Amino acid sequence: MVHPPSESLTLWYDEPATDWETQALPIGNGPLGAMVFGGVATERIQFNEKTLWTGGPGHGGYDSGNWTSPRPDAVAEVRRRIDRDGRVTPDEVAALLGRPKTGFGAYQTFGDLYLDIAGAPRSPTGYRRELSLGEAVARVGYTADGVAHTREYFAGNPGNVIVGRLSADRGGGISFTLRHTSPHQDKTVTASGGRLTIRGRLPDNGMRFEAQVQVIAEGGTRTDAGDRITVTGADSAVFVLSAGTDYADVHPAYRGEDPHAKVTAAVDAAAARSYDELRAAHVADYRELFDRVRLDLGQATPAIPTDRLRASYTGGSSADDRALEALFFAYGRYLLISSSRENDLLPANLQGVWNDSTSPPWSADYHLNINLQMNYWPAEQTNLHETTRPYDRYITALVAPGRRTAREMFGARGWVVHNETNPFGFTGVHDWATAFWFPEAAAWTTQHLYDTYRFTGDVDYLRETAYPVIKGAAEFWLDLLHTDPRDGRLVVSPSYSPEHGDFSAGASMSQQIVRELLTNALASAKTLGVDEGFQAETAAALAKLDPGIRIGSWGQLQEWKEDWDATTDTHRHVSHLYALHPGHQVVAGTPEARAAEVSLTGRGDGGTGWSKAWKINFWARLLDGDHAHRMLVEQLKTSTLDNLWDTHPPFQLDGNFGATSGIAEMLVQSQNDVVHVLPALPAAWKDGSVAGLRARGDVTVGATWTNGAPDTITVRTGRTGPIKVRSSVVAGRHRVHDERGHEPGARRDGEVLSWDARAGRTYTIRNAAP
Ligand code: FUC
Repeated sequence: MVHPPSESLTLWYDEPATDWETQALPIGNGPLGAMVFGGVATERIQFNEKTLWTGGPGHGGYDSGNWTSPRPDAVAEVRRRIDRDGRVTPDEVAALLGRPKTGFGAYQTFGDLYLDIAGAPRSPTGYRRELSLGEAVARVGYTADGVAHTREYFAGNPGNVIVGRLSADRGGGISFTLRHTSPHQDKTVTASGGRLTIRGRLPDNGMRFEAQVQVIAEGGTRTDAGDRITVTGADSAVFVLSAGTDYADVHPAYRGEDPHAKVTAAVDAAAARSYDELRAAHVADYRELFDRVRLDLGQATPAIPTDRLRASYTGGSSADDRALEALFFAYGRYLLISSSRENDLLPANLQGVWNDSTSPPWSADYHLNINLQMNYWPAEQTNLHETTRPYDRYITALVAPGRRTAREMFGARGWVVHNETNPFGFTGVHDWATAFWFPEAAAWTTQHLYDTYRFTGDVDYLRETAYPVIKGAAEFWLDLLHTDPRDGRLVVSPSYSPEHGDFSAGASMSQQIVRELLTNALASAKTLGVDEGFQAETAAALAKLDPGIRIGSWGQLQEWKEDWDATTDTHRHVSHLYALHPGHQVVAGTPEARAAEVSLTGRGDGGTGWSKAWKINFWARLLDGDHAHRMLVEQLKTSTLDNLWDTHPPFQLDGNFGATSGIAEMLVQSQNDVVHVLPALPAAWKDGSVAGLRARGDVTVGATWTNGAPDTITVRTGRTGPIKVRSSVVAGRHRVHDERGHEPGARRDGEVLSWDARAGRTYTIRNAAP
């Protein structure tokens, strides 16, 4: 059976989940997340609150990764050795500049809710467990003894609650006991008035946490029994859960109010509303974001469970394959909406908001040598601006601790953060040699802030939010840049291409990031008409800065200033291609882009989940849709789990977001002031359409295509001013008009059409070839 595209956006399975990582289904509202298993006799709902972290100020000896005593000459000493010897091993540098990690902490599971179902059937029929991306609702259904049982779960951002409902089509059929378990020992669990209250402190740092679950039964009886609540013979039952901690994103204490009042108020308010009201409010809130984008790749969803759809995926030409790709794209947007919302204190971490452990991989932290940034690549492009709010908030909160680190470790102005960080302003270093040093991270994190300005054109945002953070990151580098004795250019030193090779001076990524930062800082100051002295200082540095883009002996883009690249190197980080993506200094069709292609071909199509996702974006930027698609195929076949989570391995959500961005990059690009529509359409996507993608300049883009060629392109311009649109359709016979049929007087230059757009108009470019 073929479903229309919106209904086909459902993940479904014909068995309960037994494994958290690969099978359970995620719901989330930003601050809260849960994983639904759908067991028949026992339902397990593992849940999270995003701020529940060990480590930080309450942990004895926590010092944000800053050196505990001054090392006034340490950075200069490494720099001198690099000037003298050209390269220094990571181990040697870590011995000089690193320090053991203390109190970094880790993201914590909050625990589990279990529903023990009384009289559960041994062999139910018609079992189905699903996650509707159209509504952000998870469902479990089965039939037993002629009675159809249905459970629904969602995490509503309005009201900050997770809600579940159990129902049956015969009265009195709902009986269960709800209980909580968690690995956190220092807590109390009490039941009263149908409400389970879980309250405690993390022994590690004293962080207070609280969750409340209100059970509301329709018909039957409800009993509080110590630490659990039992419902017997109800027609249906609803539970609402909210949770919180006393975390605050304010340096240096990172503690705020006891969560009790907020959690109580959230659960009280939700419990006073009907299930249908709560559900309707949630679906409306979610759809306001999710429905902005539609993608049709010619998919037809077969009537097979999603794990089978994935297992049978070949990346070939079948409509089933297109169904998985379209679902995966939608899922990336779903996951971002579900793990990053306006009212969040923290952005999506390595696992979004989902974690079942007290010691998750890499602490489920914020890695800044690509991972956090990748999480937010799809945000503006796929029309989810609101999801960037916690990212901005988090980066802004790093400035205060980052200033201290800049001053104490480097004697520099501005702010800095290194390779990975936590919710408690860990802006210093640790001593894992291949991942402890990356002061460029601060600069890279500001790319998103400037890009948000470019997408929205919001000058108030630039003035109030982005510029102060960008300027501080730039000041750090203005103080730190070093004159390279080899050629007198300004370079980063010590410089380390993430997790690869030796320390040296002026590795390509370092230079590309700093160049982009200084360029954005200067452009921002000019736009705002502020800080003339800073403008002059930045312009002078830019004029002397090594741009970090060099073509090497085998035609490759060099990863380092010296030509050290090996043709056989397949390292997962492709850092020297930063200027191709997410930067935009290397432009398709130039010799540098051809060199990037040589490097990328050398690295091959393998890698961890996020690495493959990055390569989709690279190939899209090289305008090679078929190779971009080949990387998507690789990712879906070898780095995607049954619940369609990306796996590094293990599970790591950045790859989902990176792939979603990559698909968007195949459809619309706008990094160089031209809205390029369908820049990298693969042959496999023969016919299709997309609507609602965003381009820089406050533009919303749609397109339809047949046989790989565009039929229509629509651009809705949010602002009045000049616009440039590039498409192959422009090179041939075409018509362009606004919604009232008026032609805007466009000028054509090859594939590029330019005109003066008016705010609020929708312009259509139509293929008029005979
Ligand atoms: C980066 C990567 C690793 C891993 C970690 C969380 O440092 O190099 O592969 O993804 O982040």
